[in-house]
Amino acid sequence: MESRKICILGDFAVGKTSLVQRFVNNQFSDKYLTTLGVKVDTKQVALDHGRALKLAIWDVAGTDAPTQLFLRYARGAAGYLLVADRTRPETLDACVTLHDAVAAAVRPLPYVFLGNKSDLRDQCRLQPALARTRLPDALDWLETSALTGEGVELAFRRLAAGMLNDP
Ligand code: G3D
Ligand code: MG
Repeated sequence: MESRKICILGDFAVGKTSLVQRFVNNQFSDKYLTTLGVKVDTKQVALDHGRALKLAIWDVAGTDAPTQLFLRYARGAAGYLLVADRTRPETLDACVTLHDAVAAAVRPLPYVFLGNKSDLRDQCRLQPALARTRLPDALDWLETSALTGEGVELAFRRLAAGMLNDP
């Protein structure tokens, strides 16, 4: 089976580790510690037309700033998930910075934007339309929740399909 390395990028505490955990283990935990270093999980995704892809998902701590370490992780990735916290609109700024850093360091890779913590309905102040405006080249802009699972599977599937179509 074909495999691809992907990264999950975004500001501190937007829910990166929770989203990967939800996707890989189908569970949400508020107990684990903030990620130290990097964690790599793998999971197969079944796609249309009988195709499948094995994802190696790199969850890197401290990916809020495009440091040299971050750039080393991003190299070799075929795509990424870019996560904002919908209760903190300013986390979209970090997404734009990271997006531009990947494009400069590697090349413009396929990515999906996730507006996470959508379960916190009353507190959501970041609307998807703004992300579309500021990140117009994303494969998709999704409302997600690592807590309920909303949109999580879809985000990984969209990215997997997009990477297969990427030359
Ligand atoms: P990070 O890996 O991007 O740094 P984490 O973020 O996955 O560690 O999540 C940071 C905090 O946000 C955690 O809470 C986690 O439980 C919470 N969180 C993550 N995703 C969601 C979500 O979709 N909905 C809600 N309601 N909370 C979420 P703590 O309290 O441990 O800091
Ligand atoms: Mg983390």
